[in-house]
Amino acid sequence: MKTVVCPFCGFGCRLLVDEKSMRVKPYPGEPNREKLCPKGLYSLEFVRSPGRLKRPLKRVGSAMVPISWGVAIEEIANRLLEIRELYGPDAVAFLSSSKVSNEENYLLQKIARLFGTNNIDNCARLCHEASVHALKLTVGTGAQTNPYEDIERFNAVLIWGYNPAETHPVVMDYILRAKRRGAKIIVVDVRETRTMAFADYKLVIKPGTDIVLANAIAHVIIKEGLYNEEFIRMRTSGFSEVRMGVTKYTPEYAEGVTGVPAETIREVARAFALAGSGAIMWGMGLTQHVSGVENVLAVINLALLLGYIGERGGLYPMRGQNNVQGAAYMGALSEFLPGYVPLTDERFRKRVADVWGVEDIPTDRGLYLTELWEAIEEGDVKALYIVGENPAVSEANFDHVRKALRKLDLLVVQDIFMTRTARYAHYILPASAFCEKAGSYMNSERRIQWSHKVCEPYADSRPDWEILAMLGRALGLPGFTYASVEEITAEYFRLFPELEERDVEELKNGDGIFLPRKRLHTWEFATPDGKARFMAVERISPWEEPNGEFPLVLTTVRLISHYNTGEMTRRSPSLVKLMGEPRALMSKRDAERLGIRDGDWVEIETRRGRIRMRAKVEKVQEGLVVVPFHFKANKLTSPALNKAGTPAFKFSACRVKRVKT
Ligand SMILES: Nc1nc2c(c(=O)[nH]1)N[C@H]1C(S)=C(S)[C@@H](COP(=O)(O)OP(=O)(O)OC[C@H]3O[C@@H](n4cnc5c(=O)[nH]c(N)nc54)[C@H](O)[C@@H]3O)O[C@H]1N2
Ligand SMILES: Nc1nc2c(c(=O)[nH]1)N[C@H]1C(S)=C(S)[C@@H](COP(=O)(O)OP(=O)(O)OC[C@H]3O[C@@H](n4cnc5c(=O)[nH]c(N)nc54)[C@H](O)[C@@H]3O)O[C@H]1N2
Ligand code: SF4
Ligand SMILES: [Mo]
Repeated sequence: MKTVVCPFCGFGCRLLVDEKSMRVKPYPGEPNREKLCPKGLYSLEFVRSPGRLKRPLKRVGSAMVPISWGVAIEEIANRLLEIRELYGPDAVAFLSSSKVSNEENYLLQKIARLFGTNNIDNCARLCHEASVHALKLTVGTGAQTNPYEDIERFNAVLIWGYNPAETHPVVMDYILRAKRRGAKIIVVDVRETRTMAFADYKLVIKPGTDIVLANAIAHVIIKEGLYNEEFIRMRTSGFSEVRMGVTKYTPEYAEGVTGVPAETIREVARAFALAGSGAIMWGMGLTQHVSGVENVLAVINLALLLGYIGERGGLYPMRGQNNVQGAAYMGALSEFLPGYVPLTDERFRKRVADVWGVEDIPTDRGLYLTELWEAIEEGDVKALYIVGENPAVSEANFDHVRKALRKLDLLVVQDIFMTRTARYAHYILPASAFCEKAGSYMNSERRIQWSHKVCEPYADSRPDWEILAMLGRALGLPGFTYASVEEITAEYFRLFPELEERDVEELKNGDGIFLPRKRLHTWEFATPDGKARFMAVERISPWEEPNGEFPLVLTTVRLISHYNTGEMTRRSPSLVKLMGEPRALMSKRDAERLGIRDGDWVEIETRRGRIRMRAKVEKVQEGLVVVPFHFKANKLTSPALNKAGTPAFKFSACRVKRVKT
């Protein structure tokens, strides 16, 4: 039996895999404690799917023809060098993958930066980048502060814009253990989610009104003297700005905006404050708005008011992909070096350059993943190298993205499947899947775990790190002579003071290593003055308000058996059986007004495009339409970005009509 990290969500369960029978059992230790959700349990199925890419392919006219690895890598490297020669290094961009290991992310960002550009990004941009920015501004470190095990010790769990019952099923176990101990569970969402079924307080708010609700809760906590005065005095700055800022956010005002009764807001504020300790967990309901960064700031203020940090609480931006935390920590982001260190931090930059055997690395921030498409349209970016991302489906307003992909002089896609994005590629490189290679991954609680190889690479596929090492050599970059994945692990260990003295072998046994440590900010915050910074925020209007023409609000959400763009889940027969047909949820009142009955086909239209699906008339609030994201939702979504570069996937103005099929 070998331990393998689950290839789906950022909770980071480990699977015990029997190498002979390839049977999967849940790992008994941390973090999943003998639990797995169906995706983890059936995760080996997609690996054996006949749809796997078998060998490198090159576009010749309209056909994709097989070529050898040697020729593919040489031709790609030569094209990249040519483009750099003609247009400079910033005409090339790299997209890394939150699906591949730390080592693989580390190598790709190293290639980008040695090649001469910070155009390196990953889907963290579409996800929790707003949380990273907000956390950096307030507590100084852009990551979850506490381990999962703390959740079950706290007396309250505030779950905001986050639906773990579908998206991180195993973390529900921790939340429910807290509840059994008497902890109060508060859930804030725009609809009654599966998670809400377990809540003591169910707050259904109007879409995009989170700042008003958070400020009103802060208002009650301050007005009723429920805040932690000592904590605020000793460990924070900026309290007076927030105190002033929230005065006008009375519960009565908030009721009018959010739809939550003023009395409920008071009750929730009291329950959360009087609990004495609490976790705040949040997801895409906060980050995927034009006000994403400010939404998160408003919620962090609540933790600071109550001193719910360290032993008494934690901030849990629950990470999406199995290695999105690792991709970010390894520096696969256009504004950060490894460890979220800003590019402008001269000392650390020199340290990295030293390990890489070069003088320096570029300091200008690269393009965000979400800014790429415009840059390609403008002719600024000519070549794109994508590892394990499917932007032709996952990016907002995807018609625009597909148009940009067609315009590239060079598109390389390194994936395990012939994805929608790969259809536009000039070269397709077949990667080996998670269980066919070894490497380390970092889950949401910042636990680095080793994933062992349990079977041989499929057909002529190769592990991503091997492909990237070949590419690095072909580009003539220094130090790409890695003979094993462990050599890359050892190299990234050297960048982090906390790992410098640790041994890679240590990672392979036991329950992993927390980077930088298990609990953050217990004594001091990672800000220049060691204090957490309150940030007063005002309500921000959505980019696109509903109007007479597009009177409804469209939000996009996740379903338990589907995963993101569906490349992996739709190739798993056991998951396909659990899926059922996707439906657009809408309220009875809206349906009646539009002459729509449950099960009718409807067309949902925004300023970007239209899609069809069957309607499900449900208990959702009037004015809201809820569509699963896994299919064609991004034909519709708003491309407006927030300060962290994340699109407003959760808020578009739309209209709906009944159609025949
Ligand atoms: N089964 C499954 N699990 C997954 C994934 C998957 O695709 N499928 N993807 C993984 C990834 S990459 C991620 S990032 C995580 C995401 O995990 P979540 O954040 O839990 O996922 P979502 O369903 O996108 O959004 C969460 C909730 O936000 C609510 N919401 C929408 N608008 C608003 C608003 O204005 N305010 C508030 N308060 N709430 C709002 C939605 O109703 C929804 O219930 O899941 C991970 N786990
Ligand atoms: N409307 C709407 N759009 C959204 C969202 C939303 O809530 N609503 N959520 C956004 C969020 S939070 C996210 S994270 C993104 C996700 O967007 P993407 O990351 O583009 O989506 P995935 O389907 O997870 O794509 C992962 C790809 O990695 C490939 N892969 C898997 N394993 C390996 C491997 O070992 N090696 C290689 N090379 N490839 C591999 C898979 O085949 C797949 O093509 O979507 C975003 N888009
Ligand atoms: S909860 Fe997440 S990590 Fe655990 S088995 Fe399910 S998808 Fe995998
Ligand atoms: Mo995500």
